[in-house]
Amino acid sequence: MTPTLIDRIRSKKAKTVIVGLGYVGAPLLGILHRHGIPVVGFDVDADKVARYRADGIVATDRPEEAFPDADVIVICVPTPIDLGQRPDLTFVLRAAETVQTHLSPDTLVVLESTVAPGTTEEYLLPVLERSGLRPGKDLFVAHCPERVDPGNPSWDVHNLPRVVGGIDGPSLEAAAAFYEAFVDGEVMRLSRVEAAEAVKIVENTFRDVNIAFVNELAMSFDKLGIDITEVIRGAATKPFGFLAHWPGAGVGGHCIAVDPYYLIAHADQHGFNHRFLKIAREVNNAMPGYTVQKTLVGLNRIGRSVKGTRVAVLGLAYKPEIDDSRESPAGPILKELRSLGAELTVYDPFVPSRSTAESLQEAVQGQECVVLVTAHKEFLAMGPAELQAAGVKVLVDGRNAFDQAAVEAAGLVYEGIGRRHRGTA
Ligand code: SAJ
Repeated sequence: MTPTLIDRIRSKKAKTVIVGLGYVGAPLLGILHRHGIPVVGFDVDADKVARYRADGIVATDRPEEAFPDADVIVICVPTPIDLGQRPDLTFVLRAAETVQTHLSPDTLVVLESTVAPGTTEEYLLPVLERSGLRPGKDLFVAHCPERVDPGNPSWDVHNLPRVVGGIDGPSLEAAAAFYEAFVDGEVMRLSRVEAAEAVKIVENTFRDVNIAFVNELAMSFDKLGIDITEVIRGAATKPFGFLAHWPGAGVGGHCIAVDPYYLIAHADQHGFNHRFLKIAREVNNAMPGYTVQKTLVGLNRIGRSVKGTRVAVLGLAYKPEIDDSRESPAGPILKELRSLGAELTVYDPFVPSRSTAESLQEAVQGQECVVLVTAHKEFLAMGPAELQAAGVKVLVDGRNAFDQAAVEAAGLVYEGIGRRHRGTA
């Protein structure tokens, strides 16, 4: 590498292009801008680009405006799974194709999107090499997994520690210098690019299996008449060797519910069967059905079936206080309740376009059953007396967010996820 690229990076003069202005690319664009690093945002969504430009941010959907003489290009596009839970690299490969047609010598390309180990070298690099540039000579490629946690007030792109892996030494050094220019946290250099890809997958798969662990315990403790939430709180008093996770209606989102499949598929292609990871996914994917089962049990306790019963489902987003409903358990729960003949009302203040009620009060009024799927603060602020006054008779608490004793004292039937105790009818 000519000394100029890494010098330009270190002196914050490297012209940087962020490809993909979503929940990962947008914060990155912002922090580089705040550090005075010359940065351009590129996205194929013209409306999104227009919104950024209206806010005075340099963004474009025209490659010829973004890429010429770029020093650093960071790819932050989605890596979803398809309906068969297979990894979908379409966005990454499309972005790589666009990038390679405008690549100039001495450029660093960093992939931040979450991918299976080996993807950068097996899929991204061959596309970039069509530019005629040569890895390690005038083309430098690295992976630095994104760790953006939407809505987290404590950790964001300026202070989150990062790990970096390069296809070779110069790529690693250039990428590490890029992140060290604006990250307050540690930037850990790893030996190979696959190690950096594996870190992110392992982080999120760790979370998925731990959630599956408590979800299976919840189903077991329902039989045993033990309240799992009390037991987890008890176990969490141990100051070491235990990390609390919580059972619920299911695991949604574009990270935890998706990333394990990238490793499962990749390992399968290389002759290893991740039985444990697959079982954890099966357990978590069974939780929406378990929540519907608890709805049937709750209605049965008041002598009702689901068919013809007014049921309000609260929450479409995959987690509280956000509007993202990707992979949300609300989908399968609504589908199954609809197939059982429930008269459904749906409400999520963060997803008005798919809500059938315009307020929480309207959503619960006259409903015989309420199913909580997302623990939005607005829902938790609703007291049991308010539910009772609205005519609600059964509360299915898909996030164990309500005080069971208070709900039962208000005369409602309560069904949680793993909260049945010997006194439950
Ligand atoms: N969930 C449970 N039980 C739990 C925790 C989560 O059922 O104990 C469910 C949530 O309801 C949600 C899903 O799992 O449907 C995912 O929740 P999440 O809190 O993991 O939220 P995400 O998907 O936004 O995860 C992000 C991840 N960040 C990145 O990938 C960069 C993840 O690595 C973080 O651990 C997580 O935020 C976090 O800690 O908040």
